[in-house]
Amino acid sequence: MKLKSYFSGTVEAAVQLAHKELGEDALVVNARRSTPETRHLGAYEVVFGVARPEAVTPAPRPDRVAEEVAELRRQIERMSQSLGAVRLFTSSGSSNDLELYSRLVANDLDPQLAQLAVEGKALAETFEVDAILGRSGAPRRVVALVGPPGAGKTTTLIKLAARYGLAARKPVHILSTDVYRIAAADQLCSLASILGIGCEVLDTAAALAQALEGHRSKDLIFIDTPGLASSEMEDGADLARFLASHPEIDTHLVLPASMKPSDLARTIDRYKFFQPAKLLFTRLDETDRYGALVSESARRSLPISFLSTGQQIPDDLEPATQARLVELVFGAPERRMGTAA
Ligand SMILES: Nc1nc2c(ncn2[C@@H]2O[C@H](COP(=O)(O)OP(=O)(O)OP(=O)(O)O)[C@@H](O)[C@H]2O)c(=O)[nH]1
Ligand SMILES: [Mg+2]
Repeated sequence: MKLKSYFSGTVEAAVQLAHKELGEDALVVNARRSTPETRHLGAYEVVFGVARPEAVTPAPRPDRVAEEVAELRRQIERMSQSLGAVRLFTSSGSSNDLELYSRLVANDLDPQLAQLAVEGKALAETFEVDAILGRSGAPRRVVALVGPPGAGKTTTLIKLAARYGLAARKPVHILSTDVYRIAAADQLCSLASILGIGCEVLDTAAALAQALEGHRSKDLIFIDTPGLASSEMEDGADLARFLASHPEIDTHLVLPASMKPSDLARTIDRYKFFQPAKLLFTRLDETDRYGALVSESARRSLPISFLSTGQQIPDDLEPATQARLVELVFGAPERRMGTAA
């Protein structure tokens, strides 16, 4: 708070003057008779306080406001769909339907998908999986992993390189663009060298382009990227442009399955400008609700590529299949309904 003194013949006159100069928000903090030294300035000294501009809560950024509005809309839609479905299943008198619907929604499945599943539509028809590395028709496989900090990009990348490069005896190479934390890239490259995989750290999109050109002969190239928090998305703009403008690059958005559904949706929105081709989920071992994985894949029309189920390299990784995901969403296998025929 900023303080300012006004001297005047009356307190009222000081208030009028202060409101004119400081605005109507100025508050009287203190009022007293002037001391002998200041009496020539006026009979009263009135001290006003005004909030400093920086003390005012900053206005939310427009993109943040748009995100929040979108999230509110999603929540309202979800709530009204849930209410509609509950009314429908209650009036149809089928407690089994209502029980199944409630379980699917409790497992974070989108209410609309839950309703379709209860009505007999195969959940597997609502989303896709694609566990083939690389873009179809591209001369070689170049795979980039992007996603929020700590999602499991680097760990998953090593798992993929070990399984689809080393084990399959394919020439594989790793390019790391994670120069934010040098130690992280160094760690990745030393692990790669233990495994006998080539690895380079690159600090610009131009250097990445050059490295991709230089490794034309490699059948399989993995690009690791830094985890960008929501306040750091600008820092990734060049890299995002580069990945999005190279159709040969197969970009997987790596997301923890343990994220709250609303955070998952927001994070996918945030990473839109990387134009990911697939969603890759990690930390399946840290949650027991898998509905949001399928819901987001269906809603965005983005196939799910791989599922990471723990920290073990390279074992805790599986190619996504519809059957596995449907089973996870339905929970108990005996209640497995709606799987593809
Ligand atoms: N429980 C569990 N832990 C995982 C899984 N995948 C990765 N982790 C752990 O999560 C931590 C972060 O993994 P990283 O691979 O470094 O994540 P990152 O996305 O590269 O992180 P940044 O580069 O910092 O953005 C490590 O301790 C991993 O062992 C998983 O599927 N399950
Ligand atoms: Mg990393």
